[in-house]
Amino acid sequence: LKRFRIALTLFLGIAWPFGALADERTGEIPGRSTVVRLLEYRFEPAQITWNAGEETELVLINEGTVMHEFITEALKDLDVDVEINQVVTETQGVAELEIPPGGKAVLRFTPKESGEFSITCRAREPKDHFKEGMAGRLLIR
Ligand SMILES: [Cu+2]
Repeated sequence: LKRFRIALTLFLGIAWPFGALADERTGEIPGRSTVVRLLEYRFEPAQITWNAGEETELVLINEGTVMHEFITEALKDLDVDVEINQVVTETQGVAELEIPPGGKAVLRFTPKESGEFSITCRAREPKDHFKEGMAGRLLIR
């Protein structure tokens, strides 16, 4: 696969049709997959645990009515495949994803080092999501 580097933040604004989510809205995908729903104003679940060295898939679904963000330091030094609308981009380091209502992104990567990280949403419309409690914790063990 072709590799390329994105030095800072991979910023993705996605226009995603609501209908495309039909099969993904319920339940966990079996295996090493974590589904995180973004809502006003929380992540569900807000606590995520991954294993260092294990191939991991993260599915982010915005089930809210406004734009949400997924911001973390946990992925910034990793090779990450980002799949949006069936297009896969292989990149190094993901710091922030911006996902519109009804939008979905799938990230695949292998965590390397253990640590504890925050996840936050810094969107401010219609109010400050972080202040409303839109934050969580990501543990890599
Ligand atoms: Cu938000």
